[in-house]
Formats: sequence, structure tokens, C-alpha cells
Amino acid sequence: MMNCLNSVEGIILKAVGGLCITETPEGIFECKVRGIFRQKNISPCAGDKVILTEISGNTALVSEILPRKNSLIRPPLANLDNIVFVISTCEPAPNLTLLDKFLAIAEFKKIKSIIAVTKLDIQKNAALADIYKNSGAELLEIDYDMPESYMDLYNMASGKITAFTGNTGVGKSTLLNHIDNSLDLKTGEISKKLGRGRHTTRNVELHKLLNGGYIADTPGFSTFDTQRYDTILKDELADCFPEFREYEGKCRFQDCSHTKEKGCAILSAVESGKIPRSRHNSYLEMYEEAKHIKEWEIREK
Ligand SMILES: Nc1nc2c(ncn2[C@@H]2O[C@H](COP(=O)(O)OP(=O)(O)OP(=O)(O)O)[C@@H](O)[C@H]2O)c(=O)[nH]1
Ligand SMILES: [Mg+2]
Ligand SMILES: [Zn+2]
Repeated sequence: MMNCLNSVEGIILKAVGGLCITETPEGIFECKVRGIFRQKNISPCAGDKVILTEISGNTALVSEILPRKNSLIRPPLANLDNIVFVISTCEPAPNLTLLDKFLAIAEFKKIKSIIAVTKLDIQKNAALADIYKNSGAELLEIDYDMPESYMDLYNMASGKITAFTGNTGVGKSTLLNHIDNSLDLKTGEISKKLGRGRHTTRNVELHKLLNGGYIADTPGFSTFDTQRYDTILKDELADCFPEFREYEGKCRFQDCSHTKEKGCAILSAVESGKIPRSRHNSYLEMYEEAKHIKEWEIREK
């Protein structure tokens, strides 16, 4: 009986303009958010587990946000178990620096990451599988004529929260529609004029799969957005590149930054082809950015 309910726990499926669509065992509620969160500059986001009160009909109030396992700033999501980075071989061309930044952040936050390569029917790219074989991320080559190439994603998402992210137009919504065709997500043509997609997906939203998993389709990001992404301190960065780990402690200098030092085991592994150069280049770029971050800038939130 709805009107006897004082409070109920739920999960936010979508948070837009101060309104949260929240799923609970009692049904879906459209919720306002307690003013105190705004004052504290906390915004509930998709994936948040929350307590609803002031329940009336199909509306309620988000009165408590339960502790987050993890969260991302962009896309705004909480409590992720998996992140699938969708990357296309062409239209748009792969941006490995951006991919590596996301992989490092997922590693830092201990979120399992998967790389899904699309548009192999238009252009092959065998190099990607080689570059990422020791990156800690599983790489799947998607072939829409072979459901087994993507159904692992469906099984992996069962009972979990999984975000699909990647540049605009890479085929995130297309992939999700194949994984569960009840989703019926909007997909868009690549704009030839701009040479990129037009952000067919506008908001982050969790969708429930038939197997009980939640997946988030996210609007594609552009390179510009990365500056507003989560950041990793420079001393913690090498540890976010799993293929560097076997060389840890083998550099001549204990405080080696693995950027230019003599006797650096990681630099020599790059030279001998054991660590892919593009992965190390991304490390260098992130290291340079991380130099300008002060610990208090990211830790006092
Ligand atoms: N040939 C081919 N086309 C694909 C493939 N995957 C996606 N597409 C096409 O690429 C275009 C963009 O796909 P979407 O699924 O809308 O891309 P998205 O990543 O969701 O884009 P945003 O929502 O803008 O971030 C559509 O025209 C798809 O049909 C693929 O593997 N092969
Ligand atoms: Mg989309
Ligand atoms: Zn080194």
C-alpha cells in the first residue's frame, strides 16, 4: 500500500535539472532533491543508491545518498562495476590518448575496463589488440554478424552497473541495442560535414537489462572535455598502467618518473618494444598534466 510507505531505498536511473528518476521495489518515482545537498554542492547522479521519503503518488524526495563505492565526474555516474570504452577503427578515428586517460582513471578507481572495437567492417585494425594486450583491459572486436563477439558484454553486465563511454559516433548506442534489443536507443548518422557525430545521446541514463544488470549509455565526449575529468597525481600514475608494473623497482633511481631518466627500466622496455610506445606517450602526456595538480585540489572534496 503506497500511502503507508515512509521511506524506500532505490537507485537513480537519471538525474536531469534537479529531478531524479529513481527505481525502487515499489516502482519508479520522480524525485526532487533535498536542499541540503545543493548547499553542500553534492549532486546525486545516475547509479546513486538513495533513500526516498515524502512519498506521494509517483513523486518523492531524495533525502539521503548512500555512500558511493566510486564515482566519475564525466560522465556523472556512481557505483560503477564495469566501464566499456567503445572505440571505432574509423569515423571517428581512434583517439588512443583519450582512451588511455580513461583506462588509467578506471584502473585508479578499481573499475573493471573493457575496450570494444567497432566498425571493423569498414576498416580493420589489428594493431589495437596488440597495443592493449597487457593493459589490464579486455579487448573485444565487435562483429555484428557474430553475436558471440558482444554477448560477453551482456553476461558481464548481469547484476552490475556498467557504463558505456567513448567518443561521439563510435557506436555506443548501436552496440547497446544489439546487446539488448528491448532498449531501442536512438542512434545517429555521422555528420559528414563535421566529420563527427552530433551527440545523438544527450543524457546519462541507466537502463535495466533483461538480466537485471544496469547499463549507462552516455553522450560521446570530445577531446575538450578531458580537462574536466578526474585527475591522478603524478606519483600514482605509473601504477595506473598495468604493463609498467613488472618493471617497478628496476629503474636506476628510486624516484624515477619514467619520463627521461637514464637507467629507466620502463623507457628501455618501450625502446625494445615490450611496452607499446603509444601507451607510454599517453603516460608522458598525463604526467605533464599531473605536474600542475596540487594534492589539495583533488583530495579535499
Ligand atoms: N559500419 C558500421 N557502422 C556502425 C557500427 N557501429 C555503429 N555504426 C554507425 O555509426 C553511427 C553512430 O552510431 P551511434 O550508435 O549513434 O553512436 P554513439 O556512440 O551512440 O554516438 P553518441 O550518442 O553521439 O555519443 C550510426 O550511423 C551507426 O549505424 C559498426 O560496427 N559498423
Ligand atoms: Mg549514443
Ligand atoms: Zn623509470
